[in-house]
Amino acid sequence: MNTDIQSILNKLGVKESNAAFSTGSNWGGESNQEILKSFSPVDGKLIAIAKVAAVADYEDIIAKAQSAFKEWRVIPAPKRGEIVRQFGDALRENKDALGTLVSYEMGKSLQEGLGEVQEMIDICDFAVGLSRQLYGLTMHSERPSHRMYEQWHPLGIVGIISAFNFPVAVWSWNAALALICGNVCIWKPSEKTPLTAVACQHIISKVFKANDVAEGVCNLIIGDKAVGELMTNDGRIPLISATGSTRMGKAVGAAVGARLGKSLLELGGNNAIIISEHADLDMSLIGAVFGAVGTAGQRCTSTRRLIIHESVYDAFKEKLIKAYDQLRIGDPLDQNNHVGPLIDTDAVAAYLDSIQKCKAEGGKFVVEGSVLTGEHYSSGCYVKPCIAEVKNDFKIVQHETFAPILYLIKYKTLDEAIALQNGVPQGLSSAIMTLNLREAEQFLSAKGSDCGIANVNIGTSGAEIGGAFGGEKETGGGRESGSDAWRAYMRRQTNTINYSNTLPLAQGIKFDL
Ligand code: UN1
Repeated sequence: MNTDIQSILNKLGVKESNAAFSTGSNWGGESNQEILKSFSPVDGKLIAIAKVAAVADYEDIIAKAQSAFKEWRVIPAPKRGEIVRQFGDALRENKDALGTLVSYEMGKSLQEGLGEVQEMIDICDFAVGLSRQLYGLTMHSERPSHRMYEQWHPLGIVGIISAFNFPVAVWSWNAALALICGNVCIWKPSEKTPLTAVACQHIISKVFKANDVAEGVCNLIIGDKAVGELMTNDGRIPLISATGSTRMGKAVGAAVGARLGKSLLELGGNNAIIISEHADLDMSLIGAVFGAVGTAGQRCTSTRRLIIHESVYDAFKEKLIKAYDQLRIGDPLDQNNHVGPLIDTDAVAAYLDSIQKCKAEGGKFVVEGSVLTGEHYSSGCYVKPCIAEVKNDFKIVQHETFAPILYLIKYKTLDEAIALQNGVPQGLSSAIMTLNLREAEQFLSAKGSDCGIANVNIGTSGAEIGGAFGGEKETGGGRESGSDAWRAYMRRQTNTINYSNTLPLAQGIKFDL
């Protein structure tokens, strides 16, 4: 690793970090003692020491956010959009530096790190346009001289809990929309990637300062599970948007549900590509391999299962084995490499454990997995992407392992393939590779894929921000980023105005005094 991390941090304006940080103010959070260490999975080096927020810091941030909301909510939405536009421009200026930092702290390839920052830029552009399109419907009242319509108001504080695998983009999907809708945000990033979060906070802070926006519109809290629990149980945060494992999502959903708050959950996936007898196999290969090994299999949209028609099964398996043989694993900042490290050694242990479990259930590995050792792999986080032939109902196949383990399953009929694709607890992303229109349409129909995302001739990962992003079943049901996902960040109000000189009641009720 010869990237000069210090010069990148200088470029991003990151000098020191504290646990709690509001836009417009200096670093806060003096009361904390505990620290959090961020190690790069690329070379194992300690790259950041962040202080962990204490309850007093949390209360300070809540107070700042509550007071900022009073000002931010009355700024016209297009003016809020203008500030988000400037944030997008600041990201353009910092794309290389932030993308490199993402790659170094999280371990994804530089191309993917830059791609993640591009998603941030794109969602800002989307949000700017949306700031003039927060439309409500108007209805015809059943009463004479009455007007009825609905409008959308901001909720207040939006709590954003994000995961390590998209350490900056997922925050921005939530923040850009929440901000133009008139909300303020409190962001708790993953404990594994605090440095990229601090860098983002610096970038957005400068934009807010330049626009004289009230302190505390965007807030960052570095903390562990305890901070997450403070947020999920806090009635002062009407919406919690959480990305992460299904286990975490169940805890968040239960806590927020118990106080009748709103939650937007984007949780685990167990995504499959159906490779039909009518597939273009060369194209399918690219989709399958990128989906399975991209981000070292650590996207919630990663391809975990290939459901392959029996007539092309052997041929496609051979293609896969050859392609895996050519994969270059190593420093993700070196653009010659395809696959970087897993996030940490716990993830490596989970990878090994899943391989063991798969073998114990009868899985047959056609490309073996292993942990790489030697000079270039000193962090201990580099693993070999592997492929196993399995049955869909293996316990391990039903489970999302955040690692590059690809399962192969054979099918005979499309109905069977769709049943296999849907036959897991998760429901995020899915795809079919086929040049047959009937097959494609059946896959997309009501009796087809049960996932939030269903693609034809595209892999399962790499969704564009313009579509609503999220999934069904144990994926949590939330939708983020494009389409009308903005509605989750607002409250709907139905307004009826009577401009007659009588007071007729609805439903024909007579009430004379
Ligand atoms: C995630 O892994 O949590 O569709 C998000 C994709 C990316 C986002 C993934 N645009 O693969």
